[in-house]
Amino acid sequence: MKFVSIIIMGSKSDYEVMKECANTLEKFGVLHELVISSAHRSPERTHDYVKGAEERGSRVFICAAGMAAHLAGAVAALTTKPVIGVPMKGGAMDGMDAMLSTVQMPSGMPVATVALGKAGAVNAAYLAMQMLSLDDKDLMVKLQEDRILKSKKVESDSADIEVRL
Ligand code: RP5
Repeated sequence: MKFVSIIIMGSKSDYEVMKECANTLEKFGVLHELVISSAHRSPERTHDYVKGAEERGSRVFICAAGMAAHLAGAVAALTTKPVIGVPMKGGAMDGMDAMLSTVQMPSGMPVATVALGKAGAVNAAYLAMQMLSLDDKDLMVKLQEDRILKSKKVESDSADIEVRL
């Protein structure tokens, strides 16, 4: 069974944002798992989950963490599957710390880091699906249709308020 693993750091406080990621995968009918696990608070649970998920068929890992955000990097150390990192807002630096922690990986250990907050959560789902679509024609067609809908929405939104001379 192919699926996407979403790991949320050891706090339910990330869920409000990350459910947007899960909802986006669901909208496209992409199977996923969603768990809370922490690089710092539950390192063994994180290790065991990643190893188990790989064996069960997870193709991509999406990791969300705030503050000293090491989760995505810790997961990247455990797997050669693609890892997408979603930095969470909050804390004294409102996410700048999490963004730098997630993006600044040493060479050879990539984490594909997306934007802070809700846009990042949604884009993590899209990026994971774009990876899966490389060998899933149906998913690729759905993503192409989604782009067309987005483009049409720009036109209809503009038509509602547009002023031209
Ligand atoms: C990280 O610190 C979590 O990923 C969360 O974004 C942040 C705050 O966690 P809590 O203090 O709300 O548990 O561990």
